[in-house]
Amino acid sequence: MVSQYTLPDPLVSTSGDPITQPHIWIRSRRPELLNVFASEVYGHLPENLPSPKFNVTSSNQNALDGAAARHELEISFPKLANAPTLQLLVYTPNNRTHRVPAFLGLNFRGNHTIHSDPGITLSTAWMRPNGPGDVENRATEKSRGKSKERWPVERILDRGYALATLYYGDIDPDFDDQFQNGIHGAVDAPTDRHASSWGSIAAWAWGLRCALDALESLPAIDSSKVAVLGHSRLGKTALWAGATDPRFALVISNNSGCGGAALSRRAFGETVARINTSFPHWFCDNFQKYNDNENTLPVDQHQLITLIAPRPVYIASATEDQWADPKGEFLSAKYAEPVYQLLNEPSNLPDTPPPPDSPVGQSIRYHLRTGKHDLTEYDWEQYLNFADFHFKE
Ligand code: GTR
Repeated sequence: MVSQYTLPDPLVSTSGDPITQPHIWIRSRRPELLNVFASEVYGHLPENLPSPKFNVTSSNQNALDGAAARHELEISFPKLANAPTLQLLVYTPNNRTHRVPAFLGLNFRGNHTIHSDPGITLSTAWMRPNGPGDVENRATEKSRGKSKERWPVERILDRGYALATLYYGDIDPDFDDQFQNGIHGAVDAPTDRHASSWGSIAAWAWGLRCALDALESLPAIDSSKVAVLGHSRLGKTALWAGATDPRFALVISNNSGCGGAALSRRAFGETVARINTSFPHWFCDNFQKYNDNENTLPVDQHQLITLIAPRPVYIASATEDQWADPKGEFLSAKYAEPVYQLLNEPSNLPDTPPPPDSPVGQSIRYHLRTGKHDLTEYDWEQYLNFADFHFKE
């Protein structure tokens, strides 16, 4: 079912030189690879991106029955006309004497969907339709707490972590409008866009970086210990955020699949051609050159994982999520190992994918959860354990 393929070697430069020393990787090969991913897959950020300003819009020290402080911050770009405003929701656990590490992730349906806490401001942004017949495209009170299964807020706080989240549609609404709305519309002059201009995944990843800037301003949070996490298209985004911004201390990709952790050359489940057809706005236009032509890609997704090295990265798949190619996600992790080894970070992955529900690996960790494409309590338990291991040694 999967045709023969040869993967590009992360430890051989474009000009064919083997990379045998950590400093050559860091100074020359890593930037080279990052640049190819930007040019051919996700797109380059424009040069005129504004810096964010933060403004705390609400605070409650006694949220969730006293378990947490809840803050809402507005991230704005006053120097840029028509720039979107991003709403960041942050919970920090109460009764801690030290600054706490944090999980940061984008959400799919608005901050008010992650918990039924009535103090969370209802999003007024554009929403993906809820199904056929939904023409409103706006959140209603009914949607409070709708995604709470994916966000075990109390559990995260109880384990000593803060949780920060923002709605990805605040940064760039997720539909193909030729980049007229969201941050693209405010920054890109349509005539300036070219084949390697940023797509939506790059924009969402940039939004995560702005959110990290905002977290750095909060004294309760240890911003040197922020784990960036995402599910599915937002898992692809978390990986690209981790690759482009070394301030993310740990990176988690949950069921990210094609254009995320899965190897493109396996063309198993969702392929490059399928994803570019269904979601032409996610990647840069250059990525379309590789539709049904994966073997000519100058990079593959195991090299995306290497861009996170030596920082810890967790890649998770699900047994019923064949669309995301669990085996291809495992192999990406595995083939990223030589770079972690070069940088002296043991990853200890087995040679073949582990059985379901048996996490493996150290700096690069992997599990295949029983069940469908989702972000579950089981997944979160593993991420909390992983963060404990790396942040609380
Ligand atoms: C699917 C898409 C996947 C994945 C998923 C999601 O439709 O084919 O690449 O990203 O959406 O984000 O839910």
